[in-house]
Amino acid sequence: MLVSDAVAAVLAEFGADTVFGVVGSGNFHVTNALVKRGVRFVPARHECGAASMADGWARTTGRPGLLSVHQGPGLTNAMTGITEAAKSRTPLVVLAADVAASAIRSNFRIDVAAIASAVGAAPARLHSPDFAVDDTVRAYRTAVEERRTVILALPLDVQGGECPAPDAAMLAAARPVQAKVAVAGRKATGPGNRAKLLHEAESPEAPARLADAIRRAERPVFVAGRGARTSHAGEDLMALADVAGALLATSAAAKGLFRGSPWDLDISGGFASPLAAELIRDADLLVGWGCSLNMWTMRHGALIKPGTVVAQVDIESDALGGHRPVDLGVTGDVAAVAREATAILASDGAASGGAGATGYRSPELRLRIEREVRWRDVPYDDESDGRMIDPRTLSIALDDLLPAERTVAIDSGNFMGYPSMYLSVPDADGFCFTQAYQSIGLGLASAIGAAIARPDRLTVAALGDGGALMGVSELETAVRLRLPMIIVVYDDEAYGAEVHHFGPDGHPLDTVRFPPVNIAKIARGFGCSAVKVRQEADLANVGEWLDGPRAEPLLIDAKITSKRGSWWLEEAFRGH
Ligand SMILES: Cc1ncc(C[n+]2csc(CCOP(=O)(O)OP(=O)(O)O)c2C)c(N)n1
Ligand SMILES: [Mg+2]
Repeated sequence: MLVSDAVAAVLAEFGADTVFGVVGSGNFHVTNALVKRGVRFVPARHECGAASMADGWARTTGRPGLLSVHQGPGLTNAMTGITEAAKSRTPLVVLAADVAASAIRSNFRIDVAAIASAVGAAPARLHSPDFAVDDTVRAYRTAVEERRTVILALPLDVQGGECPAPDAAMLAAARPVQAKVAVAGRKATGPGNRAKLLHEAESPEAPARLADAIRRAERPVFVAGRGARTSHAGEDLMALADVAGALLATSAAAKGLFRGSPWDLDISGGFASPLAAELIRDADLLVGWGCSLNMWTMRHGALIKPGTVVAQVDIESDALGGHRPVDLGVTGDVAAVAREATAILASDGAASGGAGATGYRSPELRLRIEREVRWRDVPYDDESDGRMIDPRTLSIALDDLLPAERTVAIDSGNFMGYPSMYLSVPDADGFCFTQAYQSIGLGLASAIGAAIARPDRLTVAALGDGGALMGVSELETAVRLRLPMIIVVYDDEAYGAEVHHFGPDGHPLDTVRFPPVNIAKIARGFGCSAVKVRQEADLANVGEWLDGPRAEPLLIDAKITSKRGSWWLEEAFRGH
């Protein structure tokens, strides 16, 4: 069997059913070998788009993504999307064609392993035809078990070699199913407090110590992050919060995890509403569940009052205390630790006659949360003037108009808080937030990946004009695939983030402002439907598209007011 075929056989056997990419001579055979095995190939128009599609798809399905690129420029074009995936710990295998080891003078020769390592991806390689199956198995297992983005270099001479067909029984036995708890054999080596923290976190007593801290807390708040989402811990955390009387919040990456709970404060951090921020800051115990408690989620620490006990639960010991001091760590799977803590606290309750803790919860607070915690219920001065619409007004109107069963994907920029804060999502899979690397231009492609992953939901891509034009080539992909998507462009005719960053200090802004661009016309040129929104009434046209066959994507070209920078960005700039 050809090695390119064997690689495809391994991936198909492991369950790959969708691969994104751009095909050149170097990845032609391996991509076709996948297609021959029933894997769907989604051709993108730019490798960076293909990478973000694979990333968005993997985040939305919770399964490892697959990307196929040509050697040399195919890989380098993909690098920004790959870097975002690597920083977000998206399990992703990149099939990266490469020149033969002997092609010393080829201009396509780049140091693939060095490129991978440089951005935090894991390097892998087909070493020879004899080892190709093992190498592919190992790369896939690294992606799944360590939640890594793996760049698997496929040298052309090795791809063209012959190898025995992979053994089906061996593959079945080698198939990775889930992330491993990465603590076995690992011992704390850091100095002082960190060593103590890690030592205690890995002890079997750690969940009991956490339960004890929860038991003693009067105002516990749980903040769940990406790790809680990948651990599918929503139900278990809500059950524990019920026993503990805790309030619930998430990082942006896990928005939607507690949807439906009356105690859900939504996102913690720069995007938190005033009431959410107040309640989080008043906690006497904060538990980060699969959540790094980084500067975004904790507003540079401003959401933690002095004296608040901070605990953190993570499947990786290394993550504990990584961003701020924690008093108590637990190494373990989030859902499993939550269940263990619930069992401990429930047995307390049984011993004391069944009375559960009320903790932070009261009927009055429940009512306040219901009435005030959503951003849309926070009063604001509408700056819409008939020529431009206030981005808050636009976002609230869209939230009302669009079906609740939706996936919201967000690009980077000043605008990004509006859709993040004002558009609700049905669950954590309904939110795709590719912001670990803070690149603009990935939002449209990640939305396309999410739309392919969840065709049953309406996908909403929220972009700035800068990010939209940077990633514009993938409009053709959305049209070609007839994806039922809405693409909302918050157009301020500028790199607004930079305008608001530097404007207040009186710097010249000509480098970050642009003349008007007719984005609706560009979208129509690609084959999209498009509507121009200058005031709220213009959104009636969106209703018409929603009522129609939705045969092509709809782009909403919205000119937005931008008198001043967004409040969450002011927060972010404090960190630079
Ligand atoms: C690839 C990349 N280039 C440059 C930047 C720096 N940058 C951050 S936000 C931004 C402006 C984005 O403009 P737009 O998409 O219109 O959103 P806005 O800030 O105007 O809301 C830029 C250039 C970046 N984050 N990523
Ligand atoms: Mg802009």
